[in-house]
Amino acid sequence: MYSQYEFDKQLVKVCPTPRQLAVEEMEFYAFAHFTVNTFTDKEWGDGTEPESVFNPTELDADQWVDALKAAGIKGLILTCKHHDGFCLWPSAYTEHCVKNSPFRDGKGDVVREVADACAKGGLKFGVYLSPWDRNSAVYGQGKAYDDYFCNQLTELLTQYGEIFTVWFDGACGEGPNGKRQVYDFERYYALIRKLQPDAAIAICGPDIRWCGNEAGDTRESEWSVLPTAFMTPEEVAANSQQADTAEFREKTIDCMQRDLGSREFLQGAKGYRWYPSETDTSIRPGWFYHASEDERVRSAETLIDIWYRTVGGNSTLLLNIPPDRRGLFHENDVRNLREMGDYIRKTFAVNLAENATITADRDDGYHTADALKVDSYDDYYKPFDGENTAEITVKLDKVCDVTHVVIKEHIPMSQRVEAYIVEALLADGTWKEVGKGTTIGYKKIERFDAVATDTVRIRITDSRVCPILSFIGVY
Ligand code: FUL
Repeated sequence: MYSQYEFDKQLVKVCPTPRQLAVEEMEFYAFAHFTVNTFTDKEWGDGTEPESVFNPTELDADQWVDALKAAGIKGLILTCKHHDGFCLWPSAYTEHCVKNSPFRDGKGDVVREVADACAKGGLKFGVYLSPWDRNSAVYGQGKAYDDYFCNQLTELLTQYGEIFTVWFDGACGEGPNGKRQVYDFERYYALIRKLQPDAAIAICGPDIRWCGNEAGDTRESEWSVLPTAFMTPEEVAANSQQADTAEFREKTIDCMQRDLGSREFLQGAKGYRWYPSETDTSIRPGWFYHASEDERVRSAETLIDIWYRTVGGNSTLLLNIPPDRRGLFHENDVRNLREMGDYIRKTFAVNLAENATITADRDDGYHTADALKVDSYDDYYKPFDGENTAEITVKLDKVCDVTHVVIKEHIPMSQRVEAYIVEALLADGTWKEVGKGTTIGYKKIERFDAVATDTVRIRITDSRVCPILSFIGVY
């Protein structure tokens, strides 16, 4: 039987790969759901849509990129092929694609335009390629379809520059001949590793995990060290086969476990892996554009709340903004994205901790609390192994109205903190608790009503082996 300390030591050996770390450091990136559905007003096409329906007459990917950057978004994942099988690039392997559409007289390539606009605007670019294909005649025929799918993956991963993520949906319904395909995921993964070794494979893949719902719901304790047994591709597929209705989205909140990584939950696991959470949700009720939803775009306030709980709660945020029939982001979406970005930029413009004195009640003699001023993984704060509590004090140069504290763990050395409390010193000499929680992970944001203080204290009250932090910000 392991002691608690020995057990914790096993857990903190589990750390992110560079490709996982790269995605986590992006924090906030976007989806663009765009295909024939945009023109047929559907969420799922059935694969029989004529190519002629796809006709965005004012497509301007630079407009998308500008709107995304205004929100503070760092990358974009395009639905290059959704379940209907229509390809947004001129694939050599199917006629069901842009080359037979009126878009740019059949000479257009949406993937190219979006990838180029991202490169120009400094956004990373990722691809969504649906394994479920309701158009392909070879779907359901085993290797024949896997060959087709791998040929398409090869086109996307060799012709459009660097790809930061390949996003695999688990949906596995019937194809045009009524058959289902058993996806050869291992083969797809191997091909991605070969062609784009730095790309993270998300959702039905080993690098990034689905948070468990599409509503923007988050867990109080979001862990990145999980049992290896969790969420096989089959389990994900089982969850995604259901109709994508509002009721389904609500239900998925319950159908996925709330606790995926506490010490209790990990007892008895055969092995562990780093498997960080990504929260995918849409700015509108649907994933695709519907004019009827123009007045139902999530407000900046709602988006900011989701951002706080995801980016400030150890999950990345993947926000979908569906282009409209013109091939533009709708004005309402653009407005709310800008308001969201303006708020975040303003709120976190000045880090009061930069000119503060940061001290800790203990350190290991090498990794002092000074390191916490710089937001980078180059340096970190750490006490000795076995010291699983710590008290860090941020003494500001004057009394300020403080509303936010940001804490980041040094996740290259795993996720360790189990419990913490944030306090502010009041004028009467007493400490006021302004925040408390369990996990921290890559980033935790505590927000609270303004408190006038010149000293903020972070008490780590439980941690695996010892807490290792990379940054503290006070705003
Ligand atoms: C789901 C799909 O069925 C939806 O259409 C959407 O693409 C979403 C991101 O994943 O499983």
